[in-house]
Amino acid sequence: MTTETERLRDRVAAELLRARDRTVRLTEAVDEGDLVAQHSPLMSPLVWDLAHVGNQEELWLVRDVGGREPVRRDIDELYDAFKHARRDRRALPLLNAAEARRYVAQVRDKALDVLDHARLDQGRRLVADGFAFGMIVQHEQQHDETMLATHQLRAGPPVLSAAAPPSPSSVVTGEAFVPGGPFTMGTSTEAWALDNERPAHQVLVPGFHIDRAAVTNAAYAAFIDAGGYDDPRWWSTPGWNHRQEAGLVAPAHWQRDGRGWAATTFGRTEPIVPDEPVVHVGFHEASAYAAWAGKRLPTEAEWEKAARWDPATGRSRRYPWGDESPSPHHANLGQQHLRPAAAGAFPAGASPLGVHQLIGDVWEWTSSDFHGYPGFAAFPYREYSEVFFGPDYKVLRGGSFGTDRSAVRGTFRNWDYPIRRQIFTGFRCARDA
Ligand code: AVJ
Ligand code: FE
Repeated sequence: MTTETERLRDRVAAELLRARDRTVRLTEAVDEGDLVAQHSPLMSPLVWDLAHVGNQEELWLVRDVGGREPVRRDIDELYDAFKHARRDRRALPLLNAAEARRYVAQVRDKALDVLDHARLDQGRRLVADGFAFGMIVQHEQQHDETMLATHQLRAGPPVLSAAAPPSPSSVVTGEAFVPGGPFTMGTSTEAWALDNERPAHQVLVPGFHIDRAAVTNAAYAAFIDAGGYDDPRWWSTPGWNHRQEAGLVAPAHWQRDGRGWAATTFGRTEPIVPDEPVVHVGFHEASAYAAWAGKRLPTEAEWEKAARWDPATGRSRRYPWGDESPSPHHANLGQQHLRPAAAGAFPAGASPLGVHQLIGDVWEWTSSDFHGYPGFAAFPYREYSEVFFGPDYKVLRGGSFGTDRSAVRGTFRNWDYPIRRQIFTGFRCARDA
């Protein structure tokens, strides 16, 4: 076997370890009562996410790739996300915290043994280039971000901390113009890209303007102060209905603070930071803001063209800054900071057209419904993405401060219901040329 294959095997093992370190940090931060509690009807108990991560690893790496005997076949049903709604999981006979920790450790030992013997250089498509391992790394990191969102919804004194994000030397404002013409959307070559990112295909995108930075807390507060939440002109019909029924008046976790606003972030209440991206807004709020500002949300194709299209060569990059994997100077990813960074804090991560922080900070709502690309084929299972295709889900792009670098790239697609704002969601605006 080549040294290149051995390097891949080492990289896979390191990524599995890095994901598990994060899972451990998120689940050690609280006591058993907090691990089994239902912090929100929108979220699973943390102890469910923990064992579910192990169960998916068992299903795909131990049983499917490895062809080994099950570790715990009896618990598959409990940890099948399609069998029980998040709000109902608390009442199931789940593994307790000690049992869940023992289970995930047993599975990991076997998965590493499977990795040692796997033919990453040939054979089954599931195994080639370490895809199944990469899928499981991304799955654990996705659940780590979900657990981080659960931490944000948890009441009580803070248990997580991190350094403040870097501040910009100059704040980025204004728009970039993206010229019209074809660009290559999606990928057929990115080894660990998931099925919904495939295949690469040409899309003709007319010229448009896009904000160089995500909408800030200050800009969003101006929308509130201008009566944006009370004026149905800015809202779609379903958006206005939801605003009324849910009694929305501001982003989640905001409260009035004298004449301004404060936000509670992982248990700490502080005045909002004007130049940081707004976070915890739903699609309907984002769309209403854009209408008020005389703009609109970008389509998914526009977002990806702004993030990947290189005007010098016409080709699509892996990331806005080029083809190198993210490092800490490119983007605010991986829970290094517990909040998005102000506009301009990552100049090294800007796109060739000068669009900043497309990767990291906040997931960005697009105006697009979640659908398969032309030539889509579910792989390796329909339940990863295909069953969610349709008009009910909106696409989010770019990842947040809570997204690991292994679980986001220029082609990565996330999705959620338009009313959801428990994940780390913000947006930027666009407009026609
Ligand atoms: C792609 C983030 C929408 O968390 O529901 C986790 C990822 N899929 N387990 C989700 C996922 C199965 C998924 N999102
Ligand atoms: Fe999952």
